[in-house]
Amino acid sequence: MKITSARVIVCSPGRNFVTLKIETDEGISGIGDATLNGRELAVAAYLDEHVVPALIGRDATRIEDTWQYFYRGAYWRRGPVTMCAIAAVDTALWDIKAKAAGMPLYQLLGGASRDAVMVYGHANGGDIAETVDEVARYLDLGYRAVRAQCGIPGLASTYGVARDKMFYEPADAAIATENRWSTTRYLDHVPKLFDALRARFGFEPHLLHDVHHRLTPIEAARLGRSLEPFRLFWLEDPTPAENQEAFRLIRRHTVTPLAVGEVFNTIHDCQALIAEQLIDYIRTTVVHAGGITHLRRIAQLAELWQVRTGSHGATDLSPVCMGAALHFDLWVPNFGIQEYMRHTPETEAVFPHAWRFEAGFLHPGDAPGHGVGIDEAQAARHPYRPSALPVNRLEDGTMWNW
Ligand code: CS2
Ligand code: MG
Repeated sequence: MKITSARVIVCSPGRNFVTLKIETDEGISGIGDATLNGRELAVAAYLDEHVVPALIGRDATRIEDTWQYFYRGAYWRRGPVTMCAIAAVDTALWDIKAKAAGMPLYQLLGGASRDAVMVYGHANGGDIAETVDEVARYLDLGYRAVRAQCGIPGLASTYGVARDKMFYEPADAAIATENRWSTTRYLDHVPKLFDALRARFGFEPHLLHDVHHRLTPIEAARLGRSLEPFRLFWLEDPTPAENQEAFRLIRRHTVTPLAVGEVFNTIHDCQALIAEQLIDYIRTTVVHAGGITHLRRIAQLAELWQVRTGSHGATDLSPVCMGAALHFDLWVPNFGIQEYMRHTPETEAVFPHAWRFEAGFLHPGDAPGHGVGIDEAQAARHPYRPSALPVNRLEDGTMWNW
């Protein structure tokens, strides 16, 4: 089966997405997500200039060899742009192989290890009362797990709190908007949020929180310890993880479970975190960590150390990534949870998919392949729009982590 064409489709149905479509001489095509929020055209250019020309004529069935070719052959290895491009190729080839086999992708990976995929939704509010009500709404929708983010008194904005309660798109301007941050205010406020949530809902619902890289290790240790009475499912990205050793300090001080990895793009970014059991969930994704082929390697390393998967699933990961992720999630033995931030109806019109939500779980469906398509006519109606993620400064103006 030879690759006859590979096209990069950039569209913006409410937000930018980059999709790679690979076609073969047997009339079977596959698609992969290549979306990197705020850097979409960098990946599109990498694909167009450095990947697509080398794809034409390759054997579409040789997924592993193609992965190795674009990883080892890049010379300048790793990094979000390169690994996003490789991920798109890999996902499209797995889609093709499963379609050629006439089976849903999860069957090709090894079959279902569970009945369905538990997901978590995003509740957010301007203050504690509104956030508690939003969590109630997600529980009423059937979610068993809900992430809670709320406004911090005295701060004009903070991560995860949006005007829209169902859809959250942080890339809100062509040039990064500037946010201000106060760790002191944040550390004082978050325990009050989870105290109120447990008082209202008890300990049945799984509650999660995303720190979004904003604390130093000792501050993260303090927050983890202060949240222990509220038994979080996980505390996410407590501190920037370029320095994996930083998590040794956090781990020494708290038993609150830790989740990291949505910004990682290879196994090397998390090898120490996993092997030293410094985290409990690895958040790497199909689109940002080299596709199914590499994500499987990360999950299998994690399994050795009883670390479970908890893949990122924000709206800036396209429905193509979500579809492929659900097949992965249904198969992977050490599954933890899947993030599920809903896409808008205009996005879903561009990317018809087989998955369905039921009582807090998603199932990928049993269509051959990963079960997600792209309506190119719909896509063409939504041209690319420059958009950047915000930046964050401390109250004295010091650049900080957004
Ligand atoms: C967040 C993301 O969903 C999450 O856990 O960290 O929303 C993240 O901010 C965006 O994906 C960035 O584009
Ligand atoms: Mg996050």
